[in-house]
Amino acid sequence: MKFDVLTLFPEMFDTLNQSIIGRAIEKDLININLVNIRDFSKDKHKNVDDTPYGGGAGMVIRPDVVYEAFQSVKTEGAKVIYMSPQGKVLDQKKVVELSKEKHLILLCGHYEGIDQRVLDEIVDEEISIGDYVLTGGELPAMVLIDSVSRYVEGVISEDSTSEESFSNNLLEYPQYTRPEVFNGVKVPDVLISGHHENIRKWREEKSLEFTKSKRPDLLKK
Ligand code: 4H6
Repeated sequence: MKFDVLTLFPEMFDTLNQSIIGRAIEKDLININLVNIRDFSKDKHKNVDDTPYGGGAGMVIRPDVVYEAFQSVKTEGAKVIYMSPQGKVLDQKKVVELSKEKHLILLCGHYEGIDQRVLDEIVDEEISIGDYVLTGGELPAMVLIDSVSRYVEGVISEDSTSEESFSNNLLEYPQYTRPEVFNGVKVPDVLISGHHENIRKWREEKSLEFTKSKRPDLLKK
């Protein structure tokens, strides 16, 4: 799977070279190409933003530089996603859907956002990671890349994605490891019993109990 990220701050994405996503990049299961929007400025000072027409605070990113950056990476089947607080909120269903795409182009806004004309021209979907405001679309783009990459074949074991939270609208059951007694608290006996059917039932009950108490809204879905 190919991700092109159009951003003014490509260095922010260095953290993706760690852990599971870092390994997926090394194994060529995913490819993340960072495109610095500033490289497409024709201005001698490499300016990419300007004051908003109509007045108001802050700066707006110019449509022409974003368009040139987009032209440099676009392919026939690519889906262009604008990371924005005004988008549809990302959920696990959307994550799975996006993992079936071959090529995603993620557009990260900064300052007061991007000139509406280029958005209308190139954006297929507007996605938010939740109802709060951030300084830029870079963290949301990383959240999207991380969550989507987990569903790319070979990135993590299939067991891990099939049973997890949200796939069935239930939270995960609690996990335990050694030591068997920690601060005087013992691991639940059933998990040590070796009785697989009882373990399955116990975990199912815990999933339901956790969902009822922590996220009752999920049970209404
Ligand atoms: C596009 C338009 C995404 C991107 C405006 C981005 C939250 C999310 C941004 C802005 C984002 C999210 C710039 C508007 C800062 C507010 C970047 N914030 N903003 N929830 N910010 O996914 O001022």
